[in-house]
Amino acid sequence: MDGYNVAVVGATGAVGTRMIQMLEESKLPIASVKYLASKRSAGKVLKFKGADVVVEELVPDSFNNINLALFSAGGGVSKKFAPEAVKRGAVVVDNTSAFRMEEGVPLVVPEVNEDALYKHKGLIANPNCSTIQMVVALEPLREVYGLKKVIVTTMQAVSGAGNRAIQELHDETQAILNGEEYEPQVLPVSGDKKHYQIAFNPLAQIDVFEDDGYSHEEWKMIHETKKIMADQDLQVTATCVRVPVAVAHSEAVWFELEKDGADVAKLQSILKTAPGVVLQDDPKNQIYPQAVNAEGKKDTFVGRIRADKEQANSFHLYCVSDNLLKGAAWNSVQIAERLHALNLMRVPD
Ligand code: NAP
Ligand code: 3JM
Repeated sequence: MDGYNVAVVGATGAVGTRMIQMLEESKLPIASVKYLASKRSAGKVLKFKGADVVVEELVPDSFNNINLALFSAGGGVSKKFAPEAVKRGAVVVDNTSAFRMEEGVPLVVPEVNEDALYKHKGLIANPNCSTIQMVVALEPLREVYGLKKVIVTTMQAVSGAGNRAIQELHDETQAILNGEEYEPQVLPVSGDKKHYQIAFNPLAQIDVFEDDGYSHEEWKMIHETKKIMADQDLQVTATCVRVPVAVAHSEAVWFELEKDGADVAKLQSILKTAPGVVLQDDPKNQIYPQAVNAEGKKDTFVGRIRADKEQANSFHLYCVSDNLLKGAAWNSVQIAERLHALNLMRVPD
């Protein structure tokens, strides 16, 4: 085989355009690419390694002769079309929440649970962006000391809600600075009843609210973390906040370790060499992770590691990562690279 025939579903989107970029940079052998989107974007021309690629309307037969399909066009599109892709022999890496919690569907962050790939049945789920960077930062510490409890507060960039949300932040900020009126139409959740100002105004709502008062994003962080770490007893809770930042999520994470013996220096030393992590933790020299420095990078930046003053074996850290790269496009392409390396890029019989 010369390489894989790769389809990108949602190729025109905030995540899809980064998927294309990650595929361009990847060592994955690629024979051809196909860009799929809705009827609205059919005919639009995008690039792959300098060559023109015409965007096609997504239909079930789009997946004939495709080996790998990266999905990022919303949960509804994945529910309808991902099974069609698998049926036609394509391995699917799905960026939406459609199949993440399904039994038998691996939910994978390669630095944490690559082994889960061995059990795939054609579809692998990519976790939520805010979950991914947190587990990348915590897993190396968990491996040494065990992990009992996690309390996270997120500060999430608007690009997690797609291209229209990025546009809304820009237009609304400009309007307010110009002293003009602006009617929000996208954030906090495009399909919800009310829309609120995001410019200069953090919003404690990401995705819709559940009956228990948690937002669905918070629900995702709790349940996805337990599944990825294969520990249903792990105590996790989250508060998810949308902030007026275009790209890169920041998270304040409090965690309690199971074993005694950790201190800040030991945790720093573990994270210094951890895969996918860049330690930026030097408060005396004002070194700590920042969203503007994480944009465009594949790593998770970790700093501000402090011991809880009141509770044993408990610490704080602060982590930042590009939500569209490690949080979405890079994690998906990384999964594809690992499937290739492990000889798993096929739909099992
Ligand atoms: P976006 O910028 O709004 O882009 C949406 C993409 O989906 C566009 O390419 C759009 O094509 C396509 N699309 C929409 N409806 C479609 C349909 N009926 N058939 C085919 N294509 C359709 O959104 P985004 O930020 O890229 O996010 C896309 C999806 O990725 C999200 O809905 C979410 O499920 C997932 N996501 C996951 C993470 C994560 O944490 N892992 C993060 C962000 C997003 P057109 O150009 O034709 O409209
Ligand atoms: C991030 O189905 C949709 O409308 C997409 C909603 C969405 C999701 C999701 O649930 O797949 C927007 C942004 C995510 C995600 O990664 O969970």
